[in-house]
Amino acid sequence: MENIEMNSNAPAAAKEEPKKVIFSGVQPSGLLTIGNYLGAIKNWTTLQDAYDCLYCVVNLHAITVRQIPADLRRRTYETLAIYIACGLDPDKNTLFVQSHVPAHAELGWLLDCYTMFGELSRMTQFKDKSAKNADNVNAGLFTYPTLMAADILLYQADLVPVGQDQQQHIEICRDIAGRFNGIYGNTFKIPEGFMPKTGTKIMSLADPTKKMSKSDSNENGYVAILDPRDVIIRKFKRAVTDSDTVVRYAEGKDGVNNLMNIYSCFTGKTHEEIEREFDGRGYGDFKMAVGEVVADGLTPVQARFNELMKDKAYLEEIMRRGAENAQRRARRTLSKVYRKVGFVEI
Ligand code: ATP
Ligand code: LTN
Repeated sequence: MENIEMNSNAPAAAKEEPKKVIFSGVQPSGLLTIGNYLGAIKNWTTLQDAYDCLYCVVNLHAITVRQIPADLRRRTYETLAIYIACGLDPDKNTLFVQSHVPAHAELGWLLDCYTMFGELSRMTQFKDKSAKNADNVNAGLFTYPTLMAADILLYQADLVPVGQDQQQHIEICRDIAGRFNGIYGNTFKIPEGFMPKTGTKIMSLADPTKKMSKSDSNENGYVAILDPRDVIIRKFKRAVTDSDTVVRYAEGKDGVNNLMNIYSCFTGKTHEEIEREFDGRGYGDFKMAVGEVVADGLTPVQARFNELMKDKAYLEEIMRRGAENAQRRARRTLSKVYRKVGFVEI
């Protein structure tokens, strides 16, 4: 996959040319973590002026793992509120909820018929999640990448900003689109992954060889965007490191490397600057400092979030506006696809 490196001053789209389209989403399957923040949402905010961006709360994807209905409903509002609290402007971006746009499920089914069993079987997320949910290895979990391809292809997205773990899903999306275009002529734009320079893979604090994940059963593994200050500090204090004592970025020091990455994302400091800053100081000091910068960085996000959650009507208005806009755009692609495959239009 050709990945473009993002930087904070993303290039402005050339004059006269329509803006490039960006699509991405997060599942409302738990409390969003600093992994979601650094790997995805924080970077989305740097793109909102130069690109035509659609950001979705992907609740259809979330039910591939069993959810408690009341939690799913609440988290849908929360995820949207977090998007806005992190700095996504609802007037500049199309913010919407996946289940409000039926074309996602419709194109998802259609693309299932152009996706091979073998290629879905190779997806590492499917293998990981089926191992984790052995009692519920459902067909949706298996075809998850096809629905994700539908999300992206419906809007003819040029770029998809995601963390490293989604690279394989972008790849299969490109393969499916290419296959469909090969049979029916040019129908879908072939999208590209769009990875940030840093923060693409934040690891678990409890097991730094594993990705930090909001659905981790061990709460000490992740820091949620909404965790209170004392919880954030406590989780960093407990973070797994190693028996060495030097704050240094090196192979085999997964825990320390991860903390350095997090510290770097929140302060803008390089690894060398961090090594110098903590020269001669122990891990205790370092962990405390990481906890503090993360808590400080999240304070304004949490304040804005709390305000937004008090105003459900406002959030519903954003959902409605987003859904209308997304529906109109998605229908255009879906009609084209239906015509191409030979569905009768009435
Ligand atoms: P779940 O645990 O429910 O599978 P998740 O925490 O892995 O969820 P997703 O909703 O699957 O999060 O991912 C949303 C976005 O956040 C994706 O772009 C993904 O690449 C990014 N992301 C998730 N976890 C991390 C992480 N640990 N580091 C960097 N980016 C991440
Ligand atoms: N699969 C992604 C969430 C997701 C997504 C998308 C991301 C669903 N549809 C479309 C980008 C584009 C995940 O698990 N992180």
